[in-house]
Amino acid sequence: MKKVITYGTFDLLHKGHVNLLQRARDLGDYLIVAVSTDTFNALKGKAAYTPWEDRKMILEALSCVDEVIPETHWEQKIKDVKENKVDLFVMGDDWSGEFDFLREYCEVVYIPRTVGVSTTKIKKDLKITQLIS
Ligand code: C2G
Repeated sequence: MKKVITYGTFDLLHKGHVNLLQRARDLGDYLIVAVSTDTFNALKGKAAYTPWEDRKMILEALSCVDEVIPETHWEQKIKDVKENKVDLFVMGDDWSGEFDFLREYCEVVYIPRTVGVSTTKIKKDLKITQLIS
């Protein structure tokens, strides 16, 4: 069984996230998603609208996601890959090159981001809509 892992906040889940998750799952047989906790998000300078428990539950409902684990710090990836016997690490290509150190432990693949959609854009667009409505 080829195990795949990916990491992210996955706030306000949108098609860019789902494209990434589906394509990551299609590269193996089992997909683990490490979802940034609310505390770690603060470290990343991000404030998720949806609490971690809800982001976890939403992702677990996706047929392409087999397991959700917490991402609590930057340095957990090697341990996660080893402990979960991961064969493939996948991230969107906005992270291209950032995690090449994992090539010592597993395959590393960066997938093209879905253009035109992001959680930041959703939040911005909603704010503008509120202002003019
Ligand atoms: N993504 C994508 N297309 C988009 C938006 C996001 O392919 N339009 C991908 C990102 O490249 C990433 C994943 O979806 O691989 C999750 O994106 P975020 O929730 O923004 O996660 P991020 O803040 O990049 O956190 O340790 C790694 C970090 O936790 C990654």
